[in-house]
Amino acid sequence: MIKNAYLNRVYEELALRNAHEPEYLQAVKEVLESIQPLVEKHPEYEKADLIERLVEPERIITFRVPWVDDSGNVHVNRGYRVQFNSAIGPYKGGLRFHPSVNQSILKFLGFEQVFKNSLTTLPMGGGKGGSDFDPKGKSDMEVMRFCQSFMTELYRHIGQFVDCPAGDIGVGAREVGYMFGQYRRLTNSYQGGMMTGKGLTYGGSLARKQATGYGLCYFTAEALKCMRNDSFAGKKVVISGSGNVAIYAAEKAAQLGGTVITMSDSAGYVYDPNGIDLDYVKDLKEVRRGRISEYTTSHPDATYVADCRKVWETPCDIALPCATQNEIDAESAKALVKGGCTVVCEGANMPSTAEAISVYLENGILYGPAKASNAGGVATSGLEMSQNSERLSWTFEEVDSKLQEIMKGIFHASYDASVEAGSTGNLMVGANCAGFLKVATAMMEQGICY
Ligand code: NDP
Ligand code: 2IT
Repeated sequence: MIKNAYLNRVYEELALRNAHEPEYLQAVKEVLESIQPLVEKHPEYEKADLIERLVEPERIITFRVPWVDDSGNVHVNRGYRVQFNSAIGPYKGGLRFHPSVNQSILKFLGFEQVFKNSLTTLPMGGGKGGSDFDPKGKSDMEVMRFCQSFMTELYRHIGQFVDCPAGDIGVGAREVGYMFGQYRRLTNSYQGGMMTGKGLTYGGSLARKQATGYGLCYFTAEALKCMRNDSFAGKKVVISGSGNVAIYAAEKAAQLGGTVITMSDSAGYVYDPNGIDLDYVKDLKEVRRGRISEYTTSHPDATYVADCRKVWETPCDIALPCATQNEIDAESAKALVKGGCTVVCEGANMPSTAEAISVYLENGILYGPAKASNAGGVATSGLEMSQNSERLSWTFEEVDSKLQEIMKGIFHASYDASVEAGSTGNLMVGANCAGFLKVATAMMEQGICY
Protein backbone atom coordinates (compact mmCIF):
# COMPACT_ATOMS: atom_id res chain seq x y z
CA MET A 1 0.00 0.00 0.00
CA ILE A 2 1.16 3.53 -0.74
CA LYS A 3 0.64 5.42 2.52
CA ASN A 4 2.75 8.49 1.75
CA ALA A 5 0.40 11.24 0.49
CA TYR A 6 2.75 12.56 -2.21
CA LEU A 7 3.52 9.13 -3.64
CA ASN A 8 -0.13 8.15 -3.47
CA ARG A 9 -1.16 11.26 -5.42
CA VAL A 10 1.46 10.61 -8.10
CA TYR A 11 0.36 7.00 -8.41
CA GLU A 12 -3.37 7.79 -8.57
CA GLU A 13 -2.80 10.37 -11.32
CA LEU A 14 -0.59 7.95 -13.22
CA ALA A 15 -3.19 5.19 -12.91
CA LEU A 16 -5.86 7.48 -14.37
CA ARG A 17 -3.67 8.55 -17.29
CA ASN A 18 -2.40 5.05 -18.05
CA ALA A 19 -5.40 2.91 -17.14
CA HIS A 20 -4.80 0.70 -20.17
CA GLU A 21 -1.20 -0.14 -19.18
CA PRO A 22 -1.46 -2.70 -16.35
CA GLU A 23 2.12 -4.04 -16.45
CA TYR A 24 3.55 -0.52 -16.33
CA LEU A 25 1.35 0.42 -13.36
CA GLN A 26 2.30 -2.83 -11.59
CA ALA A 27 6.01 -2.06 -11.90
CA VAL A 28 5.61 1.56 -10.78
CA LYS A 29 3.42 0.69 -7.78
CA GLU A 30 5.96 -1.78 -6.41
CA VAL A 31 8.75 0.81 -6.57
CA LEU A 32 6.69 3.64 -5.07
CA GLU A 33 5.60 1.38 -2.19
CA SER A 34 9.22 0.48 -1.48
CA ILE A 35 10.75 3.97 -1.57
CA GLN A 36 8.37 5.60 0.93
CA PRO A 37 11.00 5.91 3.70
CA LEU A 38 13.40 7.66 1.30
CA VAL A 39 10.79 10.09 0.03
CA GLU A 40 9.86 10.96 3.60
CA LYS A 41 13.52 11.56 4.43
CA HIS A 42 13.96 13.84 1.39
CA PRO A 43 11.16 16.45 1.24
CA GLU A 44 13.10 18.21 -1.54
CA TYR A 45 12.02 15.44 -3.93
CA GLU A 46 8.41 16.57 -3.77
CA LYS A 47 9.35 20.23 -4.33
CA ALA A 48 11.23 19.18 -7.48
CA ASP A 49 8.38 16.95 -8.74
CA LEU A 50 11.01 14.24 -8.82
CA ILE A 51 8.65 11.27 -8.73
CA GLU A 52 6.36 12.73 -11.43
CA ARG A 53 9.45 13.02 -13.63
CA LEU A 54 10.83 9.61 -12.69
CA VAL A 55 7.70 7.70 -13.73
CA GLU A 56 7.35 9.44 -17.11
CA PRO A 57 9.63 8.16 -19.89
CA GLU A 58 11.91 10.86 -21.31
CA ARG A 59 10.87 9.77 -24.81
CA ILE A 60 8.90 7.03 -26.57
CA ILE A 61 9.50 6.33 -30.24
CA THR A 62 6.94 4.26 -32.18
CA PHE A 63 7.35 3.36 -35.81
CA ARG A 64 6.14 1.20 -38.67
CA VAL A 65 8.25 -1.82 -39.65
CA PRO A 66 7.38 -3.16 -43.11
CA TRP A 67 9.06 -6.35 -44.33
CA VAL A 68 8.67 -8.96 -47.06
CA ASP A 69 8.41 -12.70 -46.36
CA ASP A 70 9.98 -15.48 -48.45
CA SER A 71 6.84 -15.77 -50.60
CA GLY A 72 6.85 -12.08 -51.46
CA ASN A 73 4.01 -11.09 -49.08
CA VAL A 74 4.34 -7.76 -47.30
CA HIS A 75 3.84 -7.55 -43.52
CA VAL A 76 3.72 -4.57 -41.19
CA ASN A 77 4.78 -4.72 -37.54
CA ARG A 78 5.04 -2.03 -34.91
CA GLY A 79 8.44 -1.02 -33.54
CA TYR A 80 9.18 0.83 -30.29
CA ARG A 81 11.97 2.31 -28.24
CA VAL A 82 11.15 3.60 -24.76
CA GLN A 83 13.98 5.92 -23.63
CA PHE A 84 13.11 6.05 -19.97
CA ASN A 85 15.86 7.78 -18.03
CA SER A 86 19.35 8.99 -18.97
CA ALA A 87 20.35 10.68 -15.69
CA ILE A 88 23.25 8.30 -15.00
CA GLY A 89 24.24 7.27 -18.54
CA PRO A 90 23.02 6.57 -22.08
CA TYR A 91 19.75 4.64 -22.29
CA LYS A 92 20.56 0.94 -22.08
CA GLY A 93 18.30 -2.08 -22.28
CA GLY A 94 17.19 -4.89 -24.51
CA LEU A 95 14.94 -5.29 -27.54
CA ARG A 96 12.11 -7.81 -27.32
CA PHE A 97 10.52 -9.43 -30.38
CA HIS A 98 7.34 -11.23 -29.31
CA PRO A 99 3.71 -11.00 -30.47
CA SER A 100 2.64 -9.82 -26.98
CA VAL A 101 4.84 -6.69 -27.11
CA ASN A 102 2.95 -3.44 -26.54
CA GLN A 103 3.62 -0.05 -24.97
CA SER A 104 2.63 -1.15 -21.46
CA ILE A 105 5.08 -4.05 -21.47
CA LEU A 106 7.93 -1.94 -22.84
CA LYS A 107 7.26 0.86 -20.35
CA PHE A 108 7.34 -1.60 -17.44
CA LEU A 109 10.56 -3.10 -18.76
CA GLY A 110 12.13 0.33 -19.33
CA PHE A 111 11.12 1.52 -15.87
CA GLU A 112 12.60 -1.58 -14.19
CA GLN A 113 15.75 -1.19 -16.26
CA VAL A 114 16.41 2.28 -14.80
CA PHE A 115 16.83 0.87 -11.26
CA LYS A 116 18.48 -2.36 -12.36
CA ASN A 117 21.15 -0.49 -14.30
CA SER A 118 21.69 1.80 -11.33
CA LEU A 119 22.26 -1.25 -9.09
CA THR A 120 25.03 -2.55 -11.38
CA THR A 121 27.11 0.53 -10.34
CA LEU A 122 27.93 1.10 -14.05
CA PRO A 123 27.04 4.35 -15.87
CA MET A 124 23.94 3.23 -17.78
CA GLY A 125 20.51 4.86 -18.02
CA GLY A 126 17.38 2.79 -18.67
CA GLY A 127 15.50 1.97 -21.86
CA LYS A 128 13.75 -0.88 -23.63
CA GLY A 129 12.34 -1.52 -27.06
CA GLY A 130 11.15 -4.13 -29.47
CA SER A 131 8.35 -5.18 -31.73
CA ASP A 132 5.26 -7.36 -31.90
CA PHE A 133 7.08 -9.36 -34.62
CA ASP A 134 7.08 -13.12 -33.93
CA PRO A 135 10.41 -14.71 -34.92
CA LYS A 136 8.98 -18.23 -34.39
CA GLY A 137 8.71 -20.20 -37.61
CA LYS A 138 10.43 -17.48 -39.67
CA SER A 139 13.38 -18.28 -41.93
CA ASP A 140 16.79 -16.68 -41.31
CA MET A 141 16.25 -14.46 -44.34
CA GLU A 142 12.86 -13.29 -43.06
CA VAL A 143 14.39 -12.49 -39.67
CA MET A 144 17.21 -10.63 -41.43
CA ARG A 145 14.84 -8.54 -43.53
CA PHE A 146 12.76 -7.72 -40.47
CA CYS A 147 15.85 -6.72 -38.42
CA GLN A 148 17.15 -4.54 -41.26
CA SER A 149 13.81 -2.79 -41.63
CA PHE A 150 13.55 -2.30 -37.84
CA MET A 151 17.04 -0.76 -37.69
CA THR A 152 16.39 1.43 -40.76
CA GLU A 153 14.16 3.54 -38.50
CA LEU A 154 15.73 2.90 -35.09
CA TYR A 155 19.27 3.89 -36.12
CA ARG A 156 18.51 7.62 -36.06
CA HIS A 157 17.50 7.42 -32.38
CA ILE A 158 20.44 5.42 -30.96
CA GLY A 159 24.25 5.49 -30.77
CA GLN A 160 27.09 4.70 -28.39
CA PHE A 161 26.56 7.94 -26.42
CA VAL A 162 22.78 8.04 -26.82
CA ASP A 163 21.07 4.68 -26.49
CA CYS A 164 22.59 1.20 -26.60
CA PRO A 165 20.19 -1.71 -27.17
CA ALA A 166 20.83 -5.44 -26.63
CA GLY A 167 18.77 -8.65 -26.68
CA ASP A 168 15.77 -9.85 -24.72
CA ILE A 169 13.00 -12.36 -25.53
CA GLY A 170 13.24 -13.31 -29.20
CA VAL A 171 16.42 -11.31 -29.76
CA GLY A 172 19.70 -13.21 -29.51
CA ALA A 173 23.05 -13.17 -31.30
CA ARG A 174 21.48 -13.73 -34.73
CA GLU A 175 19.17 -10.71 -34.48
CA VAL A 176 21.83 -8.50 -32.83
CA GLY A 177 24.19 -9.34 -35.71
CA TYR A 178 21.68 -8.37 -38.40
CA MET A 179 20.80 -5.13 -36.61
CA PHE A 180 24.42 -4.19 -35.89
CA GLY A 181 25.32 -4.78 -39.55
CA GLN A 182 22.50 -2.56 -40.77
CA TYR A 183 23.42 0.19 -38.29
CA ARG A 184 27.03 0.09 -39.49
CA ARG A 185 25.89 0.41 -43.10
CA LEU A 186 23.40 3.22 -42.48
CA THR A 187 25.78 5.34 -40.42
CA ASN A 188 29.06 4.43 -42.12
CA SER A 189 30.54 4.13 -38.63
CA TYR A 190 31.72 1.33 -36.39
CA GLN A 191 30.37 2.10 -32.94
CA GLY A 192 31.21 -1.01 -30.96
CA GLY A 193 29.39 0.08 -27.81
CA MET A 194 26.22 1.07 -29.68
CA MET A 195 24.85 -2.43 -29.22
CA THR A 196 25.73 -5.30 -26.88
CA GLY A 197 25.37 -9.06 -27.04
CA LYS A 198 27.39 -8.89 -30.27
CA GLY A 199 29.15 -11.89 -31.79
CA LEU A 200 32.66 -12.59 -30.53
CA THR A 201 34.27 -11.76 -33.90
CA TYR A 202 33.01 -8.16 -33.97
CA GLY A 203 33.25 -6.75 -30.46
CA GLY A 204 31.10 -9.05 -28.35
CA SER A 205 32.22 -9.94 -24.84
CA LEU A 206 33.07 -13.40 -23.62
CA ALA A 207 30.58 -14.47 -20.93
CA ARG A 208 27.82 -12.06 -22.11
CA LYS A 209 25.79 -15.03 -23.37
CA GLN A 210 26.05 -16.74 -19.98
CA ALA A 211 25.85 -13.57 -17.89
CA THR A 212 22.18 -13.25 -16.94
CA GLY A 213 21.80 -16.90 -15.90
CA TYR A 214 25.20 -17.14 -14.23
CA GLY A 215 24.62 -13.79 -12.50
CA LEU A 216 21.26 -14.99 -11.20
CA CYS A 217 22.96 -17.97 -9.55
CA TYR A 218 25.81 -15.85 -8.15
CA PHE A 219 23.22 -13.54 -6.58
CA THR A 220 21.21 -16.49 -5.23
CA ALA A 221 24.34 -18.19 -3.85
CA GLU A 222 25.42 -15.01 -2.04
CA ALA A 223 21.93 -14.51 -0.59
CA LEU A 224 21.81 -18.15 0.54
CA LYS A 225 25.25 -17.85 2.14
CA CYS A 226 24.61 -14.57 3.97
CA MET A 227 20.96 -14.98 4.93
CA ARG A 228 20.74 -18.75 5.47
CA ASN A 229 24.31 -20.00 5.84
CA ASP A 230 23.40 -22.35 3.00
CA SER A 231 24.23 -23.07 -0.68
CA PHE A 232 22.95 -24.70 -3.91
CA ALA A 233 24.56 -28.02 -2.90
CA GLY A 234 22.04 -30.85 -2.87
CA LYS A 235 19.08 -28.57 -3.72
CA LYS A 236 16.32 -29.39 -6.20
CA VAL A 237 15.93 -26.46 -8.58
CA VAL A 238 12.85 -25.71 -10.67
CA ILE A 239 13.52 -23.46 -13.67
CA SER A 240 10.96 -22.08 -16.13
CA GLY A 241 11.81 -21.10 -19.69
CA SER A 242 14.42 -22.69 -21.94
CA GLY A 243 15.86 -19.60 -23.57
CA ASN A 244 19.07 -17.69 -22.97
CA VAL A 245 18.51 -16.90 -19.30
CA ALA A 246 17.07 -20.31 -18.35
CA ILE A 247 19.82 -22.34 -20.05
CA TYR A 248 22.72 -20.56 -18.34
CA ALA A 249 20.93 -20.38 -14.99
CA ALA A 250 20.54 -24.16 -15.24
CA GLU A 251 24.21 -24.59 -16.16
CA LYS A 252 25.49 -22.56 -13.19
CA ALA A 253 22.96 -24.00 -10.71
CA ALA A 254 24.20 -27.49 -11.63
CA GLN A 255 27.87 -26.39 -11.38
CA LEU A 256 27.15 -25.08 -7.88
CA GLY A 257 25.78 -28.47 -6.82
CA GLY A 258 22.05 -28.15 -7.48
CA THR A 259 19.92 -30.54 -9.52
CA VAL A 260 17.78 -28.78 -12.12
CA ILE A 261 14.63 -30.86 -12.55
CA THR A 262 12.43 -28.76 -14.88
CA MET A 263 12.56 -26.47 -17.90
CA SER A 264 9.69 -25.10 -19.97
CA ASP A 265 8.57 -23.08 -22.95
CA SER A 266 5.26 -21.38 -23.59
CA ALA A 267 3.62 -24.70 -24.56
CA GLY A 268 4.57 -26.79 -21.51
CA TYR A 269 7.29 -28.09 -19.22
CA VAL A 270 9.50 -31.15 -18.82
CA TYR A 271 10.34 -32.78 -15.51
CA ASP A 272 13.46 -34.92 -15.41
CA PRO A 273 14.14 -36.52 -12.00
CA ASN A 274 17.71 -37.32 -13.13
CA GLY A 275 18.49 -33.66 -13.73
CA ILE A 276 17.94 -31.84 -17.01
CA ASP A 277 20.33 -32.85 -19.81
CA LEU A 278 21.59 -29.38 -20.75
CA ASP A 279 23.68 -30.38 -23.75
CA TYR A 280 20.47 -31.68 -25.27
CA VAL A 281 18.51 -28.50 -24.40
CA LYS A 282 21.26 -26.25 -25.82
CA ASP A 283 21.21 -28.14 -29.13
CA LEU A 284 17.39 -28.19 -29.16
CA LYS A 285 16.95 -24.48 -28.43
CA GLU A 286 20.13 -22.73 -29.59
CA VAL A 287 20.73 -24.73 -32.79
CA ARG A 288 17.50 -26.46 -33.87
CA ARG A 289 15.07 -23.88 -32.41
CA GLY A 290 12.76 -26.79 -31.43
CA ARG A 291 10.13 -27.24 -28.72
CA ILE A 292 10.81 -28.52 -25.17
CA SER A 293 8.22 -31.31 -25.67
CA GLU A 294 10.81 -33.07 -27.89
CA TYR A 295 12.95 -33.71 -24.76
CA THR A 296 10.98 -36.79 -23.73
CA THR A 297 11.61 -38.62 -27.02
CA SER A 298 15.25 -39.20 -26.01
CA HIS A 299 14.87 -39.05 -22.20
CA PRO A 300 12.54 -41.88 -21.16
CA ASP A 301 12.52 -40.99 -17.43
CA ALA A 302 11.30 -37.46 -18.18
CA THR A 303 7.69 -36.40 -18.38
CA TYR A 304 6.11 -33.56 -20.40
CA VAL A 305 3.09 -31.55 -19.22
CA ALA A 306 1.40 -29.40 -21.87
CA ASP A 307 0.75 -26.48 -19.46
CA CYS A 308 3.71 -24.26 -18.60
CA ARG A 309 1.96 -22.75 -15.53
CA LYS A 310 1.90 -26.16 -13.82
CA VAL A 311 5.71 -26.19 -13.55
CA TRP A 312 5.37 -24.47 -10.14
CA GLU A 313 3.57 -27.52 -8.72
CA THR A 314 6.84 -29.48 -8.89
CA PRO A 315 8.22 -29.98 -5.35
CA CYS A 316 11.59 -28.20 -5.06
CA ASP A 317 13.92 -26.20 -2.79
CA ILE A 318 14.70 -23.30 -5.14
CA ALA A 319 12.64 -21.77 -7.96
CA LEU A 320 14.24 -19.64 -10.68
CA PRO A 321 11.54 -18.21 -12.99
CA CYS A 322 13.32 -17.39 -16.28
CA ALA A 323 10.55 -17.08 -18.90
CA THR A 324 8.36 -13.98 -18.78
CA GLN A 325 6.35 -11.43 -16.75
CA ASN A 326 3.59 -12.54 -14.39
CA GLU A 327 4.31 -16.23 -14.89
CA ILE A 328 3.81 -16.85 -11.14
CA ASP A 329 0.47 -15.74 -9.68
CA ALA A 330 -0.75 -16.25 -6.09
CA GLU A 331 -1.96 -19.77 -6.83
CA SER A 332 1.40 -20.80 -8.31
CA ALA A 333 3.23 -19.15 -5.40
CA LYS A 334 1.13 -21.17 -2.95
CA ALA A 335 1.92 -24.32 -4.94
CA LEU A 336 5.63 -23.54 -4.57
CA VAL A 337 5.27 -23.11 -0.80
CA LYS A 338 3.29 -26.35 -0.58
CA GLY A 339 6.01 -28.16 -2.53
CA GLY A 340 8.69 -27.12 -0.03
CA CYS A 341 10.26 -24.27 -1.96
CA THR A 342 12.01 -21.71 0.28
CA VAL A 343 13.91 -19.59 -2.28
CA VAL A 344 12.58 -17.72 -5.34
CA CYS A 345 15.09 -15.64 -7.32
CA GLU A 346 13.95 -14.05 -10.57
CA GLY A 347 15.77 -14.44 -13.88
CA ALA A 348 12.87 -13.07 -15.93
CA ASN A 349 11.66 -9.48 -15.54
CA MET A 350 8.70 -9.16 -13.12
CA PRO A 351 7.80 -12.87 -13.29
CA SER A 352 5.86 -12.69 -10.01
CA THR A 353 2.56 -10.84 -9.63
CA ALA A 354 2.18 -8.53 -6.62
CA GLU A 355 -0.04 -11.18 -5.01
CA ALA A 356 2.61 -13.88 -5.55
CA ILE A 357 5.22 -11.66 -3.85
CA SER A 358 2.88 -11.29 -0.86
CA VAL A 359 2.69 -15.09 -0.64
CA TYR A 360 6.52 -15.28 -0.65
CA LEU A 361 6.86 -12.68 2.08
CA GLU A 362 4.12 -14.19 4.27
CA ASN A 363 5.82 -17.59 4.07
CA GLY A 364 9.40 -16.50 4.75
CA ILE A 365 10.63 -17.30 1.26
CA LEU A 366 14.02 -15.82 0.40
CA TYR A 367 12.89 -13.61 -2.47
CA GLY A 368 15.40 -12.16 -4.95
CA PRO A 369 13.63 -9.51 -7.09
CA ALA A 370 14.40 -9.36 -10.81
CA LYS A 371 15.98 -5.94 -10.94
CA ALA A 372 18.66 -7.16 -8.53
CA SER A 373 18.94 -10.86 -9.33
CA ASN A 374 18.91 -10.67 -13.15
CA ALA A 375 21.13 -7.58 -13.46
CA GLY A 376 24.12 -9.71 -14.51
CA GLY A 377 23.11 -9.54 -18.18
CA VAL A 378 23.07 -5.78 -18.45
CA ALA A 379 26.09 -5.50 -16.13
CA THR A 380 28.07 -7.63 -18.56
CA SER A 381 26.70 -5.52 -21.41
CA GLY A 382 28.29 -2.60 -19.55
CA LEU A 383 31.55 -4.57 -19.43
CA GLU A 384 31.22 -5.22 -23.18
CA MET A 385 30.94 -1.45 -23.72
CA SER A 386 34.04 -0.89 -21.56
CA GLN A 387 36.01 -3.35 -23.69
CA ASN A 388 34.75 -1.71 -26.90
CA SER A 389 35.81 1.72 -25.63
CA GLU A 390 39.32 0.60 -24.80
CA ARG A 391 39.61 -1.51 -27.99
CA LEU A 392 40.54 -4.59 -25.98
CA SER A 393 38.87 -7.85 -25.05
CA TRP A 394 39.12 -9.53 -21.71
CA THR A 395 39.30 -13.27 -21.04
CA PHE A 396 36.24 -15.25 -19.99
CA GLU A 397 37.70 -15.52 -16.48
CA GLU A 398 38.20 -11.75 -16.19
CA VAL A 399 34.64 -10.96 -17.24
CA ASP A 400 33.19 -13.77 -15.12
CA SER A 401 35.06 -12.65 -12.01
CA LYS A 402 33.89 -9.05 -12.49
CA LEU A 403 30.33 -10.37 -12.92
CA GLN A 404 30.62 -12.33 -9.66
CA GLU A 405 31.82 -9.25 -7.79
CA ILE A 406 29.00 -7.12 -9.25
CA MET A 407 26.31 -9.67 -8.29
CA LYS A 408 27.66 -10.01 -4.75
CA GLY A 409 27.75 -6.22 -4.55
CA ILE A 410 24.12 -5.96 -5.70
CA PHE A 411 23.04 -8.45 -3.03
CA HIS A 412 24.85 -6.51 -0.29
CA ALA A 413 23.61 -3.10 -1.52
CA SER A 414 20.05 -4.46 -1.54
CA TYR A 415 20.38 -6.11 1.86
CA ASP A 416 21.95 -3.03 3.46
CA ALA A 417 19.28 -0.76 1.97
CA SER A 418 16.58 -3.08 3.34
CA VAL A 419 18.03 -2.58 6.83
CA GLU A 420 18.22 1.18 6.29
CA ALA A 421 14.56 1.22 5.16
CA GLY A 422 13.44 -0.67 8.27
CA SER A 423 12.58 -3.85 6.30
CA THR A 424 15.58 -6.04 7.12
CA GLY A 425 15.96 -8.90 4.65
CA ASN A 426 13.26 -7.67 2.26
CA LEU A 427 15.44 -7.56 -0.85
CA MET A 428 12.63 -6.10 -2.98
CA VAL A 429 12.40 -3.02 -0.77
CA GLY A 430 16.21 -2.87 -0.56
CA ALA A 431 16.83 -3.17 -4.32
CA ASN A 432 14.19 -0.56 -5.10
CA CYS A 433 15.62 1.88 -2.54
CA ALA A 434 19.27 1.38 -3.52
CA GLY A 435 18.52 1.59 -7.26
CA PHE A 436 16.32 4.66 -6.80
CA LEU A 437 18.65 6.67 -4.57
CA LYS A 438 21.45 6.94 -7.13
CA VAL A 439 19.11 7.97 -9.94
CA ALA A 440 17.25 10.43 -7.69
CA THR A 441 20.50 12.05 -6.56
CA ALA A 442 21.70 12.38 -10.16
CA MET A 443 18.38 13.93 -11.23
CA MET A 444 18.40 16.39 -8.33
CA GLU A 445 21.97 17.47 -9.04
CA GLN A 446 21.23 18.01 -12.74
CA GLY A 447 18.26 20.32 -12.18
CA ILE A 448 14.88 20.30 -13.93
CA CYS A 449 16.30 19.39 -17.34
CA TYR A 450 14.12 16.34 -17.95
P1 NDP B 1 14.52 -16.13 -24.88
O1 NDP B 1 13.75 -15.63 -26.05
O2 NDP B 1 15.88 -16.67 -25.09
O3 NDP B 1 13.68 -17.23 -24.10
C1 NDP B 1 12.42 -16.95 -23.60
C2 NDP B 1 11.87 -18.20 -22.93
O4 NDP B 1 10.69 -17.86 -22.21
C3 NDP B 1 11.46 -19.27 -23.93
O5 NDP B 1 11.60 -20.53 -23.35
C4 NDP B 1 9.99 -18.92 -24.18
O6 NDP B 1 9.19 -19.98 -24.65
C5 NDP B 1 9.56 -18.51 -22.79
N1 NDP B 1 8.44 -17.57 -22.90
C6 NDP B 1 8.43 -16.39 -23.53
N2 NDP B 1 7.22 -15.81 -23.46
C7 NDP B 1 6.46 -16.64 -22.75
C8 NDP B 1 5.11 -16.61 -22.33
N3 NDP B 1 4.31 -15.57 -22.65
N4 NDP B 1 4.66 -17.65 -21.58
C9 NDP B 1 5.47 -18.70 -21.29
N5 NDP B 1 6.75 -18.79 -21.66
C10 NDP B 1 7.24 -17.78 -22.38
O7 NDP B 1 14.55 -14.90 -23.85
P2 NDP B 1 15.52 -14.66 -22.61
O8 NDP B 1 15.93 -15.95 -22.00
O9 NDP B 1 16.56 -13.71 -23.04
O10 NDP B 1 14.56 -13.86 -21.61
C11 NDP B 1 13.79 -14.52 -20.61
C12 NDP B 1 13.40 -13.53 -19.53
O11 NDP B 1 14.59 -12.99 -18.93
C13 NDP B 1 12.60 -12.31 -20.01
O12 NDP B 1 11.72 -11.91 -18.97
C14 NDP B 1 13.67 -11.25 -20.19
O13 NDP B 1 13.12 -9.95 -20.11
C15 NDP B 1 14.56 -11.57 -19.02
N6 NDP B 1 15.94 -11.07 -19.08
C16 NDP B 1 16.75 -11.34 -20.15
C17 NDP B 1 18.06 -10.90 -20.16
C18 NDP B 1 19.01 -11.23 -21.25
O14 NDP B 1 20.17 -10.85 -21.15
N7 NDP B 1 18.60 -11.95 -22.29
C19 NDP B 1 18.59 -10.08 -19.06
C20 NDP B 1 17.68 -9.92 -17.94
C21 NDP B 1 16.40 -10.39 -17.99
P3 NDP B 1 8.72 -20.00 -26.20
O15 NDP B 1 9.95 -20.36 -26.97
O16 NDP B 1 7.64 -21.01 -26.26
O17 NDP B 1 8.23 -18.62 -26.50
O1 2IT C 1 16.34 -7.09 -19.11
C1 2IT C 1 17.57 -6.94 -19.30
O2 2IT C 1 18.32 -6.52 -18.41
C2 2IT C 1 18.10 -7.29 -20.62
N1 2IT C 1 17.36 -7.77 -21.47
C3 2IT C 1 19.55 -7.03 -20.93
C4 2IT C 1 19.75 -5.61 -21.38
C5 2IT C 1 21.12 -5.26 -21.87
O3 2IT C 1 21.28 -4.12 -22.31
O4 2IT C 1 22.03 -6.09 -21.81
